[in-house]
Amino acid sequence: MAEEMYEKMAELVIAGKGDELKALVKHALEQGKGAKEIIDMGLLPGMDVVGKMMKTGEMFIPEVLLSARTMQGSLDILKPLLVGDETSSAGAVIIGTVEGDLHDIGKNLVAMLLEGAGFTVINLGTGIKPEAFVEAVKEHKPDIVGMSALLTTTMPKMDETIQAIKEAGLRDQVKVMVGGAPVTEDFAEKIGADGYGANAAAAVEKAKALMA
Ligand code: B1M
Repeated sequence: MAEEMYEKMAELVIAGKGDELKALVKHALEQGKGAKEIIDMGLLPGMDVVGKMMKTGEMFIPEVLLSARTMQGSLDILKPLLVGDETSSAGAVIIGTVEGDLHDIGKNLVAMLLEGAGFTVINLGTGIKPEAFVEAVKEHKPDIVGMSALLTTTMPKMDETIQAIKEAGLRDQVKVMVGGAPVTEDFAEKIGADGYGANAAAAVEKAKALMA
């Protein structure tokens, strides 16, 4: 039963059992399940529970980290299946998690789906300072700058980064897109971003719209 298999995947994310999860993900693929379905039905629900248990103090940082690594390990298996084979780029995106923030699972998922949709993605990593975003814009001349933040305390860095891009005289050369669990459409508007994505699929739709 697919439902039981996905429940088991979520349990393995929570328990941080990477090898077992990888085996089950491979089994699901052999059964013809799609990569997106596996992520949406198996992996993300597990990470949702991890977030709740972290909040209530039922899970501690080392365990959360193990769950994160477990999920990333399986995302690495699924990545080639999410990435399309378009020959011409839909546009270039630089993406990073803002300064002070090291959460990267969601940002990497957005990057993977953007690649899957034909974008050229330059993934800067985590803890990216405003000036490093500016340097990357100068170097790579992307169409879109994507920022991710998972902490309410690091959200203001998105605003600072937009200001830094403005001060460097580059704001009219790029579109700016933001996202991450605490980020909202309202916040995106308030800081003058051009787009917001509530999840990875919405982020891809927004990126396409920004290129139109
Ligand atoms: Co952290 N953490 N964490 N954590 N962590 C949260 C975010 C938290 C909500 C947990 C909680 O209390 N319930 C809480 C934040 C509270 C707040 O600010 N309001 C929190 C905290 C407090 C912390 C620490 C401060 C804990 C501590 O040290 N005391 C610390 C901070 C470290 C730092 O960054 N400086 C910390 C550390 C960690 C770990 C290292 C252990 C680990 C991260 C490992 C890693 O990423 N490599 C971790 C994890 C795993 C989480 C939770 C459990 C899961 C995050 C995740 O990966 N979700 C998280 C709880 C939660 O969010 N429910 C939590 C799955 C991922 C696919 O979703 O990232 O939301 P998400 O991405 C989505 C969308 O948001 C969107 O698309 C993605 C895919 O659908 N999206 C974009 C993301 N970026 C986008 C960009 C876009 C568009 C859409 O455009 C560019």
